[in-house]
Amino acid sequence: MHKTAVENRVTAMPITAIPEMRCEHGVLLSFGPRQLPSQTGLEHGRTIPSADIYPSQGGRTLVYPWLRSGGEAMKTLCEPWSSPMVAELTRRQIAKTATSAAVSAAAGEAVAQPRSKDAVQRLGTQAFPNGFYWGVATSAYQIEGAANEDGKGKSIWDTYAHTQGKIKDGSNGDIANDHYHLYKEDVKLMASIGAKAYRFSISWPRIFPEGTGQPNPKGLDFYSRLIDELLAARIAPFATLYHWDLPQVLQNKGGWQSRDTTKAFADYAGYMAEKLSDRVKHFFTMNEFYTFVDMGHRGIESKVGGGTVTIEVAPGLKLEPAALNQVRHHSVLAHGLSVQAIRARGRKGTKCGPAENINIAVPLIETPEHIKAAESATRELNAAYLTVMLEGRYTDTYLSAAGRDAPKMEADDLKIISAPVDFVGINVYRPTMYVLASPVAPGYRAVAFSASHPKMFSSWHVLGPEALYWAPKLVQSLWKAKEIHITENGCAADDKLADDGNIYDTDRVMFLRNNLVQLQRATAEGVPVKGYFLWSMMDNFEWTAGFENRFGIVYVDYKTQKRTPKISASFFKATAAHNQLA
Ligand code: PNW
Repeated sequence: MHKTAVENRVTAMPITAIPEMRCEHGVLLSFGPRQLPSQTGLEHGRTIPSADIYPSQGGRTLVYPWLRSGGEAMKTLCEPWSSPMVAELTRRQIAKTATSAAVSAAAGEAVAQPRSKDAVQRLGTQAFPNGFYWGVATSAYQIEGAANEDGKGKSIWDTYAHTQGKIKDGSNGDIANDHYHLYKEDVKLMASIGAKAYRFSISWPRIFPEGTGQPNPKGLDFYSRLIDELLAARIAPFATLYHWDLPQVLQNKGGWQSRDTTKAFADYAGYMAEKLSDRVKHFFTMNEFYTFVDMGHRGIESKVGGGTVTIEVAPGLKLEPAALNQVRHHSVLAHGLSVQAIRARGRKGTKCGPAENINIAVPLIETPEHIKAAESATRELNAAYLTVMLEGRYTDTYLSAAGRDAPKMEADDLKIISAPVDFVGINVYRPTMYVLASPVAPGYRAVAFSASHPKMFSSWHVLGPEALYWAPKLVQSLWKAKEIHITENGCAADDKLADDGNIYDTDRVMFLRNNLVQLQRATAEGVPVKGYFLWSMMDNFEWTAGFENRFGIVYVDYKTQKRTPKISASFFKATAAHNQLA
């Protein structure tokens, strides 16, 4: 009688015996928390579908332990990770689970997703999907300088940074990295560190010094030249239309508190799409709604390692809840209107979407009930931004918590806000919180970071690499996103030049490696992440932290404008070149 794949697997090999098995040829596989650098394996020549997957504990699914190495013959395998829980499962249990729920239960019903063949074949390797965009990111105010050149208007960041006491080291972005003049060298540098894509932002007041009305041709020309330079270096340009530098003139008229600003933004977005979409195929509408709205119009407090950190950005307002909710509403409305404008005025095939620093609830324990709790928490934490953009309605919890302070809307607002996007961009630095399931409504509870929970150099930067798995994973499970980009990920470090002239930023390499392991885990499970943009391509003006907080993989000496790639740039380059962790 013809045996099923599952029977084959089970009779061929008791689970507990896997680590001892050997085979003569085939591909090396590795996955799970450890990798076994030897080619172990077993009998070959069997036909077993590579999609045979069954659950383990911990919310993960394993392809276990077979992999089809091509054609009809199954050649190999080694699966070094036999967790005690898996080993305890009886063969009958395994067979039963595998036949009944090959692809589902492990990650919890909440997040079970079908996987592509490509994803299944990458499970157990460290490879990223073919054609993955390995990118680096920056933003206009943080690097360009030339604050008053070629007709640029003032932005709220020019004003804010020049306000006494706002920036930690008393600096501002007037000159910053002088990228406005050094962009050609910077593009060469990007090419030399192996970047395949570059996410930069366009300064709205460089294009429209008055926020609306007459465009400034010299402003447009700068970005046009930058894009040509990128394309010549075979680097794909990804443009962000708003990275917080609102024209000051518009702030004077109420800024994001005014509905008129949403229209002005859409006009500017449409203009950029019209002028640049012959060469720019990907536009991000706005960067970090949560940051520029909540941190800019109220200020937020973040709990880190036993303490509390307050974070504020321009324009540094302290609004009451009703006014804050209105600004939130205007920000997503501006996004939706800009999506419509890009569709109307950009070339066919121009793609766009937001770049949000998604608030991410990470399940402290990866079992189905806690994963489900994390999913619900993530949906609520993002109610004012990604959730309304991708669902077309505010959650009941958000509206009832806001009560009389809920945003005032016009008839079509929700439809505009949820204009279909081509991708979801997410900036991921840290878990917002860890959560556990709770028997009490809303079904989850936050677990505070312990006092000794490790952090990176920035005051707010709690370490939690698994956020880079759960953020895209939950974006997929909650909103069925077809394309996801990690629009920012990285960390600041206390970088110092060593005697040999190099910068050995071991903490950054550690951070990136651990984050990318988690991202790869997501892609291997079929989460459609298409690109990763490391923040940042080079050290730059880190907002209220000034120049002391270095986020780059390239070191910048601000006195001489000399750029020196750090050891993390070598790590990035090797990883991008091999399309797998280096
Ligand atoms: C982002 N937090 O900001 C911005 O998009 C970048 O411009 C910035 O330089 C980069 O991340 C590093 O800070 C953030 O408190 C600001 O979690 C605050 C937080 C995260 C990101």
